[in-house]
Amino acid sequence: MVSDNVIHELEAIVGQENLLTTPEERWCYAYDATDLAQMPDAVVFPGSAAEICQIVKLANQYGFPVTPRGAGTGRSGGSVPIQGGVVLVLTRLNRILEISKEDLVAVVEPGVILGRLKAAVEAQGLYYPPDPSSADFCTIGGNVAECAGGAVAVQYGVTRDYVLGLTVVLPTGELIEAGTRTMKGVVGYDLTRLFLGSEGTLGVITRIILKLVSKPAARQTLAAAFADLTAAASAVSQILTSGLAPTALEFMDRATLECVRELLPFPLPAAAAALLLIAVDGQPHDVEERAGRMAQFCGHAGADPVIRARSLPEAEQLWQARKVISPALKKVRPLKVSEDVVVPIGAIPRLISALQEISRRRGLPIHSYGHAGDGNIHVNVLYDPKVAREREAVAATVQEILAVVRKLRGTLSGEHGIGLTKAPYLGMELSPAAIALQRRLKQAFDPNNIMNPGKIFPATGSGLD
Ligand code: LAC
Ligand code: ZN
Repeated sequence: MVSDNVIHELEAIVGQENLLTTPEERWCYAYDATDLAQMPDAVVFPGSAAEICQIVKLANQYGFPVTPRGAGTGRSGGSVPIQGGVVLVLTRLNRILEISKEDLVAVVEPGVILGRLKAAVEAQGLYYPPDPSSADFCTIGGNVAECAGGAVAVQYGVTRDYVLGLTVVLPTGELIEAGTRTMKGVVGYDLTRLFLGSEGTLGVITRIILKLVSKPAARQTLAAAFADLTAAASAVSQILTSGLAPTALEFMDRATLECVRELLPFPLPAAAAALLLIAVDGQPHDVEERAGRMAQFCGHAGADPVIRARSLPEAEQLWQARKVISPALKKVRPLKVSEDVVVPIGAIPRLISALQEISRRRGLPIHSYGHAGDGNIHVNVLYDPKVAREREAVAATVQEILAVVRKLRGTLSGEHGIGLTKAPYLGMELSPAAIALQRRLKQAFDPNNIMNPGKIFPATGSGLD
């Protein structure tokens, strides 16, 4: 697909040292955090927006796909170059251009590692809240392209709530600016929001203007163990309707807990069937009181024990255990389909009991954990690909789960995007007219379909589109 001629032209744009062509090197950029992979024909590391414009123009001229990529931590196959072509890695664009305490704004390039950005902002007494589990290695550009969420979204919202403006190389090669460097702005259509979560299909983000907030004065973390999942779900609902405004309200089921138990800073009873992890931000005296009342709610709902983190390292250890859940589930089965469905918060208990029933009936382990505070539950269907019965049961199980979610008036994806893994199911949520409009938008941006093709929209003829 990518001729020698194109390789030479790419080399002339980025330089030999920023171009990978051997199979061994290209393979490193074939996959993301799903189990999907596809070998690209070439990998480039552009050093500027101008170089990206040139590469994209070349793609239109020769008709090869371009797949933008940050750190490859995505969970729906968004950066897997499914049709081959060129993977465009944005990690060289990694400057923090500005952190303005006066304006509460940061201007950054897409390849900045989120954890580095958060630390730089916090060093100035400010806070950039979104905190997906991959914060230590994902890039801010990937966060914007996928509209990443994370645990503190309950209080602070998701990536989209912090992006004021973007600079983007369009799929046709022009560089545009969308949005503003101000807190408000309604000039023209809201293109910034359109790019948020567009999964690299509408352009390459080259600069991001972020809104910052003040760093919370204090944070309390507590953990509550429950003997059954329903009691935990009822505590979640009481806390959310109590007006106590949790910052994070995470849960994990028994099997999930087993995978990370030894990473927790304190022992838990063997009978624990669910764990809630709660964070509360605010002024020191205020967080004390709110955390205390939340602990009481948990106790009344049957939690035993309810433990408050006594120190920052202990709280850190708790959150670290939470962050490594996804890889830790490999202890149960080598592979998993990892969903990120969202249901209305009142429907969480019904979702949980439906999952337990589906798991029993279909004979597949289904483990759930995640952002109970906003109804965003990571439902993991685990299987061993070597066991035919398990392998063959996966697709129907996933589809049944998504159907339950839709019935509960939920959504297929809260933070990981559609990418490849959920594309066949798009029609379970969007009407044919809505999908047709979105396809027309894609076409208006990318008439030659060179920008991350094959994502979001179901392949025609899949039966579900
Ligand atoms: C998490 C990722 C899987 O919440 O979204 O851990
Ligand atoms: Zn998550």
